[in-house]
Amino acid sequence: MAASSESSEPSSSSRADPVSGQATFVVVANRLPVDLERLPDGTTRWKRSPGGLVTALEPILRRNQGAWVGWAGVADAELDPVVEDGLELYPVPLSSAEIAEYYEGFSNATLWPLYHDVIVKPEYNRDWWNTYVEVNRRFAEATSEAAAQGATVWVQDYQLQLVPKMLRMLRPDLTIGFFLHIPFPPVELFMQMPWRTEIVEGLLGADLIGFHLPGGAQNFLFLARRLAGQQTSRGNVGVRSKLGVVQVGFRTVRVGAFPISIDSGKLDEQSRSKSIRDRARKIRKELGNPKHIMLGVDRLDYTKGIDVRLAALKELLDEKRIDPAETMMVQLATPSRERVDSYVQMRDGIERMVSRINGEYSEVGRPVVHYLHRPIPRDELIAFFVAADVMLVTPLRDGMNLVAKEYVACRSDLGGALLLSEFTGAAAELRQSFLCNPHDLDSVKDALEQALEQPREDGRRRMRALRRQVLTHDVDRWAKSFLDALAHTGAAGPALIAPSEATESDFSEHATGEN
Ligand code: GDG
Repeated sequence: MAASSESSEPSSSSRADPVSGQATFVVVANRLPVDLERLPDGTTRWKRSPGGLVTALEPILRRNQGAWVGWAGVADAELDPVVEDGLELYPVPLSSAEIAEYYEGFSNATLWPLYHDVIVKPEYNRDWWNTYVEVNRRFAEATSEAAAQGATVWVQDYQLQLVPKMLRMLRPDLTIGFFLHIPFPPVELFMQMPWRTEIVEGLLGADLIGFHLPGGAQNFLFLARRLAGQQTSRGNVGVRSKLGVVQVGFRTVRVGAFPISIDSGKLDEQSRSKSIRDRARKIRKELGNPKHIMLGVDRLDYTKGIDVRLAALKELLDEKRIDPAETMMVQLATPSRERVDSYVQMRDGIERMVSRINGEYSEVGRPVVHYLHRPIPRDELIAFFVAADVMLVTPLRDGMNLVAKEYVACRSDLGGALLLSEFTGAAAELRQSFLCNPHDLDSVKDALEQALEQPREDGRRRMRALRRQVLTHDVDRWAKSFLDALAHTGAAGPALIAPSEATESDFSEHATGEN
């Protein structure tokens, strides 16, 4: 899921409210949409962390007596279900050892690198796997308690791939959807996974499995036929698949592409406000009003290609294709997974590159690269988007990449240019960006140079087209199209109460993976 560091004012806890356990719509995610905070005086409070997912799902949760099942972000906290700000929350406890093995281990040092084209080597550790199974079971049990008879459940992301099957065994009455926020790898890579059959079967417990792109859906369909149809220790589950549909015994599982998006209307509005405009101007001034400001905004993750853009910048400076007196790069890097080894090493590498470029090309009081390793408040981030001439989005692999869409949503002035890696999900939609292959440094350098030098009218034309795409395909449309498709699956119970724009034809487009 999108890591978001934005947070509104903390709200007080209302633990006295009873929870009915009868939700007709349940979201299951690794994290709750609120974090439990322990205060110095020993008391606790909930702090909201409204990422895109909660923004999109909140109205549907409220209209349907919805519930959210997830971890509260604090180790060893046994918490009762609670109603917080009108949302029913079912906290799933995790011990420190489980966080190390299920979350940092299996989720982030096995699945994450495997699903991102093995950019770093995945670690296959049996203890981590066992803990992943145990924690998935706990999530399934908590969901089973929260859900009313015939409810709709939407399970999110790679940390919970076994939940659909476990939940189906506990509660065959439920309609279960699953969405993967990261890429689903090609068969040659997925076959490395020692527990590949269990994972595919876990996912096949859902009625609808969603991916960002048709390619991910196709990879999964191929694997489902190859793995889940095999003889396993529990017998042959007899899987047949055709485009968009997997037949598992008597059950039909639908598979499709549902590219996620952002709350683009809200971001567009926020970015037009006077305070943001003023702050953007001030940022440019504070940076010495250079001719070109390049911006990177990422969780500090090896998939994001921060090293790629730094290498491109360094070579362009070396070759004198960029003038350090008039060009500046700002890299905002949110700390992430700091206890996972590969992240520690990657951070060192990136920080060395930043100091090397600054050592060679900066003047006193005027660094070429500004690097901040800390979360930035949302408003400040929006002001940076408005201030930047070129947005650098160069992942080696990324399921979607919301930052690219956020930048576009913030450019109602039709200024700015987007440098975008072909290996992001966003590249399928944002065709008028400056596309590059992050594995080919010359391609990145050429695209960056073009973005910096684009003629004004050409830039406005490109940005207008990008904005048309982002503003008409927002996160609300994403959630509705997935839930509508889920409601059309065979197992569907009562439809959710949500105004819907998606039509039958949208669904067949998704289901066949042809959009
Ligand atoms: C996963 C998939 C997929 C970043 N730094 C700060 C900050 N952010 C916000 C961004 C954006 C979000 O975090 C990051 O989303 P991304 O999509 O770029 O990346 P992942 O975290 O890897 O998300 C990805 C996504 O799930 C959704 O399905 O697109 O492919 O990997 O919203 O703006 N926000 C604030 N301060 C920061 O310093 N406030």
